[in-house]
Amino acid sequence: MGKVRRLLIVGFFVTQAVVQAQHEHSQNPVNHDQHVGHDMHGSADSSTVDDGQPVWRMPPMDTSMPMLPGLERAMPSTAPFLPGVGVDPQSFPEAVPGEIIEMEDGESLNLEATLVRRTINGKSFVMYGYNGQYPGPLIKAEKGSTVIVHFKNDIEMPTTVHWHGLRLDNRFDGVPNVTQPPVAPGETFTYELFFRDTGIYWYHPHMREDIQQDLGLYGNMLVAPLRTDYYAPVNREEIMILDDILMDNAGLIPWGETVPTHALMGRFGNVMLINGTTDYRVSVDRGEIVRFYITNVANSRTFNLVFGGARMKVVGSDVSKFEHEEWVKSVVIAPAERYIIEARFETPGEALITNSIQAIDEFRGEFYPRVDTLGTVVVSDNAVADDFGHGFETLRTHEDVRQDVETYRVHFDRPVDHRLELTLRVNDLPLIRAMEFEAGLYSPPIEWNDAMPMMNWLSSADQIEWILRDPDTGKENMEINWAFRKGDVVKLRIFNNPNTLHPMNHPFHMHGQRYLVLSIDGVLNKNLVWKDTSVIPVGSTVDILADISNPGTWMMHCHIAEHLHAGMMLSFAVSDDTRE
Ligand SMILES: [Cu+2]
Repeated sequence: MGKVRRLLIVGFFVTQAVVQAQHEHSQNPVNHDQHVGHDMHGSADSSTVDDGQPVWRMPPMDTSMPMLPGLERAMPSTAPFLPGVGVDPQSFPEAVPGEIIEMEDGESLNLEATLVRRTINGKSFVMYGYNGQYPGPLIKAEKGSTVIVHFKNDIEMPTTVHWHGLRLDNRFDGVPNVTQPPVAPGETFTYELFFRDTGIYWYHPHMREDIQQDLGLYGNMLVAPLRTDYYAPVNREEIMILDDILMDNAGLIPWGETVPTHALMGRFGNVMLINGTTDYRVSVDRGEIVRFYITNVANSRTFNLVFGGARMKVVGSDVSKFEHEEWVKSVVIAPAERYIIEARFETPGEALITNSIQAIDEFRGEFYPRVDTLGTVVVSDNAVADDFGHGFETLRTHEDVRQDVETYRVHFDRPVDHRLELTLRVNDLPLIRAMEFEAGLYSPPIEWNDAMPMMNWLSSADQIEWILRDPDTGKENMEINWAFRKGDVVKLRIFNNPNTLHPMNHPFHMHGQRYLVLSIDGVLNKNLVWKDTSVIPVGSTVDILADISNPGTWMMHCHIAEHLHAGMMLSFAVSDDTRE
């Protein structure tokens, strides 16, 4: 802490010069509880559209935070984009909550991406939706089944659908120009989804996710187990999609038209959403046990989720259950990750679902606890009829997962097959100057909040390159073309270099396969779970063991939408000749 403060104090004095300038800006707090007590920069009184074109508005910003010297009137390098500009939002249908679609093996579903009207915090905007819903429909199917999705694109830009976490046929993975051509507006594409693994998965576009996913294009797939004792008995199951969105009093803050803004840290929202709403509520009886299937679809925000005082245990994550259940106080969930938890609500009243973080004020060098309420569990006085409390007290060992993992243990100590270094290159001189001004400030292992909102907003994906670098060949991002064979078990060592102008945590996603996180900074992981996405914290080295089971050309990339579009992806090919 002392070191943090010393490093920061220099920057703080330099910034005093520009504090005057910020007071000229209007102060319009966003009407949301997380900003109560904070004055905000912003320009909410300005219009959102001029001459039929959207105009830039600076994102709302705490007035205690200095503007960047020399950049007070700067704007992103790309034109602003808003959906449905010039069309009355009332002319679009109001989106409705997502429906649940139970699908049998071989059944098909029509899925259409369209413009919809959404109301958030009492304001109406044009956004996007699958089948006019938020989130998109929840597809429920049984492990081992295949379903067909007839997709139609009716938004303004090309799109695809990626079925995140599924080990499906490569042709249906939804990566533009790798597994399929982009689906142009008005066009269609038919996907075949194969549900190889039990658990919670999600679908989203794989083009301009920073816009399309942020505007509401996401939904879950819940793959049911074949065995009835796969999970412990609970009173109910709840689907919970975590998100955030960036808005001010005038509406949604525009996105970059040709390239994403917020390329540095990703676009953090200032309004939190569960299942697309600001007022998620679930009512339970006293003593009820709820199994939550949680997905983080935010562009960049990692959540630390707490369920009031409820006791909870973590059961599973992306592609499997854990080897054994564990009691936890909170769940840390990065973009695109999933967690399956069970919580018991024993105290009548309201249990608040919160994001509880140690935020950092980079200019002052201070950490401060910050709690945002995301939703509420209302617990009644009535005792639950079917009390599973006794079983809840027992932490289960998942022998099926243990046995599966055991067959890979022989590979745990194998030499590293490939290394990756995560780093950053900045190609814009004014931005470099502003970042040097920040350089030397404390870099948290995980960026829980956007502590540099102005610089972050001004950094576009054409000025910044986020890099996956193979230090053994010197190749970077899409130059890297690793070749594997089906049946390979591959050890990757990933190092997130802290010595860059702005190091950042990266949720690392692998398409079409599954992997184990063996260790972080040499500390072995004692409770393994099959993953498709996991956080590489700043300064850490993470060893991953990938089960290469699915042929085709696949992506590995950072799941911060803006980092992906700033280059942070590679592809690898898996041939079909099984290694014996
Ligand atoms: Cu990243």
